[in-house]
Amino acid sequence: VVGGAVTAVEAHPWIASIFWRGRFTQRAFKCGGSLISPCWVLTAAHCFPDGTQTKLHRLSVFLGKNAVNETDYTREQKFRVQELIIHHGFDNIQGNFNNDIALLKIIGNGGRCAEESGSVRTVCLPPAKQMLPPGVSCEIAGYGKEREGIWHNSQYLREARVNLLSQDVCTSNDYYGNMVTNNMFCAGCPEWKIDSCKGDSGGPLVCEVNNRLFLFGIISWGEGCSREFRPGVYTRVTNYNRWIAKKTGLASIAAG
Ligand code: 4AZ
Repeated sequence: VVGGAVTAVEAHPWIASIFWRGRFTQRAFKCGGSLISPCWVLTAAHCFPDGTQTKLHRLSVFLGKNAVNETDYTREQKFRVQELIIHHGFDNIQGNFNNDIALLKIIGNGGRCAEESGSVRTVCLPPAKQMLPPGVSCEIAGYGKEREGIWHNSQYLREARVNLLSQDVCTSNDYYGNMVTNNMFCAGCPEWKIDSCKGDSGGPLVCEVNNRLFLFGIISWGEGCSREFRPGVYTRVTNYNRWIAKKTGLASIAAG
């Protein structure tokens, strides 16, 4: 997150951190995610470059994590991945991560899923096709880079507020043109000082509706971070209610 502030996981209790371990390498932070039900984390498809060939035993998921390289047993919950479901329409042929959405079924010791606490909680999905008007302020959170070009991620969870942009503006020639599809939306800030960045992908963009927070976006891509006319691009979660309901068997999600 560029231009944000350090936050506590209790303010974003649905945030998940996804780690990947190579054959000969240590566990490394890979992506963010969001807990949408006790056993399911929603994230970005591009977090798994090996696609359906991804070795599940190399993945681990943490909830309730404030610091990437520290373990806090009083609030963290750790999981293995039982299932990885990547959207069949995910493609990067045009370099724009269309349908950048994936589901992880998590499983902890003793077959348990996530247990609600002050640091761990599910986020609501908005009703299918619900649209918010441009200008609405939403919140992003992640462990990603604080500036484009630095090599390290943030050690601590950070948050920031960005405003939704209209689809017309974001698909105009000054912005991303036809790289941004209807499965995506853009969010940024007027001075281009606040943005998501590398390492935040997969994580949440949440917006408040009637005093409740809903997961409207998955941090997906952008040309660099905090560049002029290059806002962050987010997967439009409300296009996928049916897909999520079908894959998870969570009927309540179809209606939102
Ligand atoms: C990335 O590579 C990434 N500025 C995420 C978000 C943005 C750019 C890149 C948006 O994970």
